[in-house]
Amino acid sequence: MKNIKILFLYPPEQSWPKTMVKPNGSLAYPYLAGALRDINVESSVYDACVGNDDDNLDDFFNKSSELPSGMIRTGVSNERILEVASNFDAIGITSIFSQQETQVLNCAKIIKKKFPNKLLFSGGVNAKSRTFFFFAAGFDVIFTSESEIAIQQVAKIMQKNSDDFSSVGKIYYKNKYGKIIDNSHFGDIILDLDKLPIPAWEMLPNKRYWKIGRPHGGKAEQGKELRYASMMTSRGCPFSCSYCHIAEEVAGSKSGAIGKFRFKSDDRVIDELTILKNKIGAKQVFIEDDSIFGMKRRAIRLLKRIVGFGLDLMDVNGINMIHLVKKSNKPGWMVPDEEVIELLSAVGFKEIVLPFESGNPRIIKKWCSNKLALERFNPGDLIKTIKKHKMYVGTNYMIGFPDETRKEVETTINFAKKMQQYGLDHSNFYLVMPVPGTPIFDYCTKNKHLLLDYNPDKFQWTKANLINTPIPPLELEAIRDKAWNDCNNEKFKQMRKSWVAGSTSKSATK
Ligand code: B12
Ligand code: SF4
Repeated sequence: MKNIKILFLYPPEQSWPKTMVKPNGSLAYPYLAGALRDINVESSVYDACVGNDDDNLDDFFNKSSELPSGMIRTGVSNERILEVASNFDAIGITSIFSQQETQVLNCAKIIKKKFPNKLLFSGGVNAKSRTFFFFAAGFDVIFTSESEIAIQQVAKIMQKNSDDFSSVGKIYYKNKYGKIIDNSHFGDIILDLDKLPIPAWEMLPNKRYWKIGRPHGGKAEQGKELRYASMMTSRGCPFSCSYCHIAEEVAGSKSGAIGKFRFKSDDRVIDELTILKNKIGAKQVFIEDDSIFGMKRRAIRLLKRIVGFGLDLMDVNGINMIHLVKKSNKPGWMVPDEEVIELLSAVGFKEIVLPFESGNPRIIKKWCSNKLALERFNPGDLIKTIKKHKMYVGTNYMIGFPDETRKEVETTINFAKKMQQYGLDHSNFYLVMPVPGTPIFDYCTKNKHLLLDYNPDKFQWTKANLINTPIPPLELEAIRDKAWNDCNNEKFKQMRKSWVAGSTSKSATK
């Protein structure tokens, strides 16, 4: 049996000027490395945005370079990436973010050119949706679903010194004649999440992430000690919003039914939290579930067990408004669910960002899974109840859906202004930015709101990217800017303006 070594590489990050670069560190690699550890295959994680103990952060992290696209590249040099890759038989590069695709493809191209015999793997929602570009860049295998099982199968084949992956499901691969074979129609995925490997968090450059101090939500106070990690207690979601990958992760798709809501047992979650606290040394944990309240009773039971655990739970994902309200005595009318809100505070949540999405029931119904009708509850009461429990509360709105009228956008902004009076800490307005792997992306391509030669580098979440819409792009941006200015206080505005790519945060240089 051949000894093999697999590298999981996060490429350098690219970001638009005036946005803050945040290292990736997403959970794919801890899970995949955990799966390989369980079959005694050696693997390693290298994050080319932050490097490892052999790289001096000061040499590159705050010295970003400009790319031909106008974006800013943050990370170690290409030479350093090649040096690291030279020690491995196969290199995996995750591609969950379309906006990082160019860096992923660049890594693949340079590695394949220098080391044509090394195998290149990719996976994640973007890779799965853009296989043509990935194979063209030199990838040999694209994993199309959750891949804890498939990566073990591929590794075992490599141990036999073979590259015949015809028996592995939920992948596309290039065979020895260079032909691309589609095996996405078969293969197993893990439905019982307790059967997932324990994530190998220790393989991430955690100390570097903590030193840089730019976690997901980014609202970390300058100078405050950060020791954060991510975890998931569930996968999937009961909803299927048009702008989300989950809507396409159904039975019969390339990924299979992984959009379905599945969850870990309470004991398993406690085991993972114990590892994060005692072995990894985390103090703050970001729960990255798509829908932590996907089964509300289970979430309440779980959170009650976590109270007093000694970790701050932070959450930027996975709470929908419908989960924060409950039925009242008045038929059809919902009221804040104070038990849940109090519990979130008790368990350590410092912040809740309410995803109102839109002030228009038509938009919520058509594009956002019809989650919660605004006329069925008093959103001001909800904000006041969260504030009562001393949590920071912000809101996010989406404007610029492909068929959204000027009047509907105005309705959302007027709604946002009204919400301000209830003590909101911030309101953010995001322009709809369809990404590959989502129904709204397919809709916009079909209906000519997107150019057919979609280029992820031209897409920017701060820009209006859709064409042939009721509101022209530049006007929509001006509306968004004014709304943001009108709805936020000076303190928040100043903090947001300090989050720029390449900028030095105190904790990054201390
Ligand atoms: C957590 C998260 C983040 C975190 C990530 C950091 C962290 N430490 O976790 C933060 C908050 C930073 C983030 C930011 C953004 N995010 Co986000 N995020 C997620 C989320 C909710 C979970 C990702 C995750 O950990 N999944 C769990 C792991 C286990 O699953 P996975 O990554 O898919 O990996 C599995 C398989 O795909 C496969 N696989 C994946 N990679 C590889 C590689 C190899 C080699 C192999 C073999 C297999 C493989 O195997 C893995 C194990 O089963 C996803 C949605 C989701 N459920 O995936 C959105 C998601 C990835 N985010 C999304 C978006 C849009 C963004 C932002 C652009 C939002 C914004 N406007 O700022 C930014 C982009 C950041 C950037 N750097 O460019 C989109 C991306 C869609 C797209 N086509 O681009 C997603 C899919 C959600 C959606 N709306 O559909 N995000
Ligand atoms: S509620 Fe969130 S996770 Fe669920 S489908 Fe909608 S966007 Fe995706």
